[in-house]
Parts: sequence; C-alpha cells; structure tokens
Amino acid sequence: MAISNLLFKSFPPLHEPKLTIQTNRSYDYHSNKLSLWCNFQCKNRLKTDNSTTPRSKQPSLFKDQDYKVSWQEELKRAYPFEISSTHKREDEEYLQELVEKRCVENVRMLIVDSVQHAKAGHGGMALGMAEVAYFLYGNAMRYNSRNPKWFNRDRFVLSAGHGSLLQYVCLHLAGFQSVQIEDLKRLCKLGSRTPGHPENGVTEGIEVTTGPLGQGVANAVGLALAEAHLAARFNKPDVAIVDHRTYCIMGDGCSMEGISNEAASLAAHWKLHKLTLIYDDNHNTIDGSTDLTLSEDISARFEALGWNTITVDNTQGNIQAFKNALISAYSETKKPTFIRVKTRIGKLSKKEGTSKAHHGTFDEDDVKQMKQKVKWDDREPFHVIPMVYREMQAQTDLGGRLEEEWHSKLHYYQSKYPEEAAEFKLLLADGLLPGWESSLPKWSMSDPVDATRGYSGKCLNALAKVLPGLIGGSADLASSNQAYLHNLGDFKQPDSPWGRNIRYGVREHAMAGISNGLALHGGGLIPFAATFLVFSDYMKNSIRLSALSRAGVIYIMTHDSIGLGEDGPTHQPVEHLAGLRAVPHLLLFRPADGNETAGAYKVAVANRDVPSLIALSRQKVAAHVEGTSADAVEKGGYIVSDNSVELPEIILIGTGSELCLCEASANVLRKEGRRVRVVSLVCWRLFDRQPRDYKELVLPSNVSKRVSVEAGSPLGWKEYVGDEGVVIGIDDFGASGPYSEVFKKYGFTEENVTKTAKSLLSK
Ligand SMILES: Cc1ncc(C[n+]2csc(CCOP(=O)(O)OP(=O)(O)O)c2C)c(N)n1
Ligand SMILES: [Mg+2]
Repeated sequence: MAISNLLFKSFPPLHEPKLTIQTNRSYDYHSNKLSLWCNFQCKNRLKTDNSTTPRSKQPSLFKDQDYKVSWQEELKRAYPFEISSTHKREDEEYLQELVEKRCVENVRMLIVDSVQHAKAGHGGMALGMAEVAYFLYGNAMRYNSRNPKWFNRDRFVLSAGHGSLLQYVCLHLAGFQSVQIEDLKRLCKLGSRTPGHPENGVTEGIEVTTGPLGQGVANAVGLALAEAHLAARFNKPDVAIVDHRTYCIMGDGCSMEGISNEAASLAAHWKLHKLTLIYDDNHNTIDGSTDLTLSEDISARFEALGWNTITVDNTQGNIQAFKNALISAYSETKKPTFIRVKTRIGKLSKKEGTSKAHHGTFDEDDVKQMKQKVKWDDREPFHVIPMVYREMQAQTDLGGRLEEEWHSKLHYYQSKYPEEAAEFKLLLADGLLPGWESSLPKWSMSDPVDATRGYSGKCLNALAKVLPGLIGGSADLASSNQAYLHNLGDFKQPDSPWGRNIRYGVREHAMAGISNGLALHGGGLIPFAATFLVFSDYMKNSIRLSALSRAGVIYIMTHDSIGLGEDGPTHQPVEHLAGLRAVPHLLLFRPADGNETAGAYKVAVANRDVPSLIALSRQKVAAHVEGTSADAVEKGGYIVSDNSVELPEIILIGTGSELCLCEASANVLRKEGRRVRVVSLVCWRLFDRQPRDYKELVLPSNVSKRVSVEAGSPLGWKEYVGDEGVVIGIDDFGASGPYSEVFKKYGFTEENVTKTAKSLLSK
C-alpha cells in the first residue's frame, strides 16, 4: 500500500496482540556467555519464525589454541597461585572465570589511568561497578558497536552519570569507534568525545544525556515504554520486530531523587518487565555515608511499588550472583526488575569504601599500590591486554549476527505484513508522513471563540491521525489541558499497550523525563507532555535536558498566565515564560489564536531534534485574530496589522491572549488618526534567528515608540521595546478572582494599553 494512502487514516491497533511470553535461558560455560533469550510465542507460530534463535551459542574462544595460551600466560602472571596446577590451567570453565576477573581488572586500570591523566573525573563509582558494567557490555546486552544505532539493540542508561568513565571504558573495549584510547586520554577536555557526563549528542553509544541524578531512571522508563508500545503495535504472533531490553544503572543519589520514585512507580504500574534497574548500593554519596541521610529500605520501597527486587551482596567477589539476578529479570513477565548490588566505592584505592573516593585523582602512592595489587605495576598507562578486546568484541560479533537476523525478520515481515511494515519504516525514518501539515485545522474570524488550549486539542487530534508516532499524555489534567487523543486508547498493560494516550498521574517530573526517553528511543515516537504552565517548574530539569539532548518533546502547557483567574497566585505562572525562554534551543510558542496554535504545532512537529513548549490560555480568545497566520509562526515574529503607508508612529507587540488587546487598542488609536503597527512575537527564539533585514522590517529601529503586552514577567522585553519603549507585564504573583478582574487589576485591558500608547506618543 502506498504511503500516501495512509494519510488521514486513523491508526488503531493493527492486531490484537494475544501473545504469551516464554523465557528460555541457559548458561553456556564453554563460551562463558550468558545464553538468554526471550521470545514471543503464539499458538499459531509459523515455521518461518526465527525469533527463537538463542542469543549466544558461541564457539568457545579457547578453541583458538594461541588465544588460550596467551591467556594462560597472562593469568599465570596475575594469579600464579590459582593457576599453578596443570589441571587448573586446562579447566576451561575455571580459566574463563579468571579471564573475566582479569578483564575487570583491566577496566579498573583504564579508569585509574584516565582519572590520573585528566586530573579530573569520578573514579569511585566506576571502580566499584566495574564487574557489573563489564558483564553487561561483555555478556548480557545486545548491541552492535559497528552500528550503534541498530534499532533492536538493548538500551542502556547510566543514571549515575558522573560514572561516565566506566561507560566510556566499556564502549572502548566493546569496539565503539566513538571512544578510542585517545578519547580516554582526553576525558573531560574541551571538545572531547568523553565529556564529564554522558551526552548522547557527543558520543555514539550513549543513548541519553545524564548527570542530574534520577533523570536517567525516568529516561529508561521512557525507553522501555517505547519498546512495549511499539512491540504491541507491530509484533505479530509469528514474528517480533521490536524486542529489546532496557538497562539502567542508578546510584544512591538517584534513589534519593523524587523523579526516580515517580518513574519507578509508573514502570511498575505499566508492567514494564523488560526494564532492569541496577542500583549501585555503595553506601556513600559526596558528603559521606548514606547513614547521614537515608534510613529507609530502598529494596522494600521498590517492592512496594511493584518491582521484582533482588539483592546481590557481593559482585566483587563473585559475579555469579549478579548473573543469576539477570536471569531472574529475564524470566519476569509482569514486573520490572530492581537489582541492588552492594559494591565498594573506589575499589582497590586507599579511599575504598569512603566518600573521599567519589571523585578526583589518586595520590601517587595509591596508584602504585593499586597497580601492585593487580600485578599491573610494570605496565604503561592505558594498557589493554589484547585478549580483553577479543572477549568484549565477541559480544559485538553476536550483536552483528542478531542485527542480520533482525533484518531478515524485517524482510519477512515486509512481505507478509506490507501495510504495517510501511508504517514501521515510516516511524524509523522520522514518523513524518509527507503532507502531514495539511491535516492541521484552519480557523476563520466567524468560528466560535475558544481558549488556545481548545484549539490545541483540535490540532493534536488532527495530527494524531496522520502522525503514527504521536503519543503522550498529561499529568492528571488531560481534559483541562485538552491533551487527549480521542479513540486512540490508553497505554495499559496487558489490555492496550498499543494505546497512544499515556496517563502519567500527578507526576510532572517523571512525565518529562519519560518523554525524553520516548523521544530518544529511535522508534519515531513524537511525545507530548501536558500540564499547567506553572508546574513546568516541577519539570524544569527534564525540559532543560530535552534541549541539551535534542529530544523533540512537545510540551503542552495550558493556563499560561494570570488569565486563568480563580485558582489564584499558586497556579498563575508569572516568571515562567522568561525562565523557559532562557533555556537554550527550546522553542517556546505563545500563540494568540487558533491559526497561530496550528502554526506552533507545525514547527514543533517538524523539528524532531528540538523540544518545543506551547503556552496556551485557559480563557477564550478569537479563533482568528485578523492578520495572524499559521505559516508566519515559523518566523517567530511578524506584522499582524499596520495602517501606516511607510513607517508607523508606534508598534504594539503582543503574544498569546494579549495580542487581541494590542489589536483592540490599535483600532482605537487608528480611529484617532494614529499610524499603528501590531506585531505578534509568538516565538522569540525563532524571531531572533531571522536575518537582520527581516527583523528590521518588522521592528524598524527608527520607530522607538513601542509597547509590549504580555501577562508575564517583564524580564527580557526591553530588548524588543528598546530604551524608550514601555513593557506592560506583571512583577507579582497574581491574584485569585474572575479572569477579567485579575487582568484589569494588573493593567491587561485595551484601555490601559491605549493609555500607555498615548502617553508614549505624546512624549
Ligand atoms: C540532581 C543532582 N543533584 C546533585 C548532583 C551532584 N552530585 C553528583 S554525584 C552526587 C552524589 C551521588 O551519590 P551516588 O549516586 O551515591 O554516587 P557515588 O558517590 O556513589 O558515586 C551528587 C550530589 C547531581 N549530579 N544531580
Ligand atoms: Mg553511592
């Protein structure tokens, strides 16, 4: 079916996913690769299905005799006692255990060398969690370092982002081109591919940007949600094309942050059983032992939230317990899994087990002793035992084969389910069906008035019909925000995981963090997240991260000023527009009517690597203010009306619900013979980016009499009205009362705008 035929088609679930999940697992000691695989099974499985291919049935690397001998020599040097007898030297299972141990020591040495070289970085957590990260990259996770963006890869999030070095070392050993030894040497240096905290825009292999603690947990929930949703929409009883797991490492700090609890609560509620959260319980944060600040049982908390919880007492002596925990996670079919691993921060160092190990370099003596402890003392910094690369890259080879398998599945899928395949491919491209913009509604002056939140609801629903990736929800204000996709169901497991409305409950912060995960999953989802503008404060760090990590989330923020009326100052945003406009890259729109709202959506949807925030009114405004234009919104600012032949005497600049006050005032002034221009400054950032000539055309520098009208903080407006201009804004918290009275109290009336303009004109 041609893609164009999909236009205006609604996208109900393409099939009723009645799947049972079977988990198969085994541990192949010969290759020492965990053989784990989950596959979808259905009563009517077809013979063509190859989704059950085990994740590893790898030939043992020891079959290569030279390889084995090289390891035996290395192990003799490192553990002469353990490997003294011929019998032990030949026991491949035993050898493999020692190989793993040695690989982890190599990881630790690279961490120490990098911190020492950079004179910066966070070595503590990285040293403590070396076994876990090595095992995840070396055995458990499915990825292809030669194609880091392979769609069906497992996703990994380091919520404890300060431990970035641990991830960089693993990426390097696993063969990701983005992290070479030279990059490790440039840790935290300006312009390096190894910045202080992981950034998805900088280093391939990093899925999301983390650092503000707790955010990564919400991102991981978003990634797992994306997988569960897409799997339900596209997988068929005979073939699964969306089938990956999501792993996340968090620390004590993440566990303390509220966002992780909000997100964890949702993960359990949504039954995201392919999500595994690994808690680095090292009992320390920066200021000292967690005894200072923490007395709850974190595992019990996660259990109460509905997680499968497992405690691993000692990963450092024996990784087997961690492997068993992963096996338990894979066999869980309803709950996400929380694995608490007890580790020692700063393992090997004199500072081990104390908060002093959190960050910073080690003194020379400490480095010497660490190297002696692991028989590394005569090796050059940044040494990698060649066989360590081979061990790690066996996982990438496996990933490469899995990717090939996935492509053949996709091929089969395409031939059997062409319609769904077209939709899936569209999503993987970017989710934008050619001509999608034309679905946006248009309004005329005779259309009934509504709040801009109402126009927004209509835009959103029109877009949902042509954008298969549009998905999202509100933090318990769906009807108030008018952010609900009608007839497209609620995401719910197991009933309706294909549903495209997400019920976040009253969890704004997690909503935004989860939306970042949805946006960065790579599955073509276009997430929207809605609440009252005043609560953007609760989400602020996630919004900032949307911008930093290029997550094209659309924030729908209604009740955008004191114009919301009765709820009063606690609910009336004042400083929010100014604060959010200051977030780099974020596109903040404050549309004045239906058409500008449609224009804002057009830009927001088209820009998939930039977040947008659409501020919308609760109070009614005209459906079409004469002179506004959906298309002009992409310029950020434009002339709405002007009665002057050449230059106006005065310019009235408005946004959102106050644009009509400017228009009304302009009409009064024009009747009195004044030459007045009205400008809509619907998106400052886009206007600022216009060529100088265009800006000069809209706001000519020799028209110095200017009035801005916006029911928000005056901060920033001087740039547009100039020294002689007047800003009508609000520098207080607002007041409870009917909207028209509140507006009047603060001077947002046509009369006050006219009075202000006249006084300026008389100067
Ligand atoms: C939201 C947030 N607050 C504060 C910080 C600063 N910070 C970075 S690491 C850290 C301590 C975290 O402790 P933990 O997660 O236990 O990490 P560990 O010290 O064990 O490596 C703090 C407070 C931050 N990155 N994010
Ligand atoms: Mg800690």
